Amino acid sequence: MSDKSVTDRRSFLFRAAVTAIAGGTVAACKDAAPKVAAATTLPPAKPALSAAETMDKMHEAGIKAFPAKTAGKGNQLMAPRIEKGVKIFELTAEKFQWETAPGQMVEAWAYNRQVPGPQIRVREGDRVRVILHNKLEQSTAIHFHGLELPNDVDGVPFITQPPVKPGESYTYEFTVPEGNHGSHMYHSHHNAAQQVGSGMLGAFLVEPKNPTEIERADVDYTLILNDGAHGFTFNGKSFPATEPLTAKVGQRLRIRFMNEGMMIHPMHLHGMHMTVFAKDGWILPAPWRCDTLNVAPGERYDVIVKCKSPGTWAFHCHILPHAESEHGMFGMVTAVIVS
Ligand SMILES: [Cu+2]
Repeated sequence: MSDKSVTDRRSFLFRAAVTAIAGGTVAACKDAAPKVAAATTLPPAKPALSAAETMDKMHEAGIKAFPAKTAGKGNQLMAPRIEKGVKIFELTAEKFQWETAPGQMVEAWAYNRQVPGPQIRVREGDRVRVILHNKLEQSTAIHFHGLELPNDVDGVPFITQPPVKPGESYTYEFTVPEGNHGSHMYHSHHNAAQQVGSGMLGAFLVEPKNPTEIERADVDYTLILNDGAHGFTFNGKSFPATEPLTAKVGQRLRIRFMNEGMMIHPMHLHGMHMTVFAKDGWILPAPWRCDTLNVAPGERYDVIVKCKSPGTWAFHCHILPHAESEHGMFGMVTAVIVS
């Protein structure tokens, strides 16, 4: 379902609700006019909700449902199979149904029945083998976004490899270069607007051999943004089914932002600032602070939040039509909960 059709349906439901309520008010007035004794058998008329109250109730219902349960969870850490020191990850691309918000089913094209695909986590210098199995009806290929690899494993059909046709498998093997640690991604590089927009993406995290002090974190959270066929999502889910980020007072929360979508998303955290210390995996010469961080397609940012203030802090994309409508919050909204 397109975002527009979701918006149109919501607008329709809202107008229908307002019309029904207004209609009820008119009917109640008419009934009240004649003095009829039979009225004693009717229950007392409930006071009609105003349009403002109707809207508030919809907003409240969304917040009360958060975090709403849905089937499926993406970005699950994948344990590699290890053969002769090589870390082996198998990814199967296929179509399946995915629940982005309660009752909201979409068609996913993704890896290992997860949106985002499983999280690959290795160390710099590791030898890695990724075996792709294509169960889709289209060809595909995987690009390792942010990794500086030999040309023949760059994953771009007709430039560095043949397309991986339906029913075929393909093996990528490489050594993660020294110094190329940080928050990277893997995704399809074939008919990508459709394939990545439908879920063919995941996090590829490279741990440094010698972490710097600024990276020290008590909570490490990867937040992948997308805005394709599944609407506006964080890690494959829309509010109120997005996952809250939780930390205790005094803890350091690391957030790894990754934009796999086709639009920019200025991510805004209430109550506490973010210290940006890496861009596209590279440690910045000087960290900087902000409360709104614009993440463009393909970009990654790593930030630290020093969780000093207890409370539930709204955390959302600040392009407001990506986060809220007259029916309440949806899409790119979650919360940082500090307790
Ligand atoms: Cu946005």
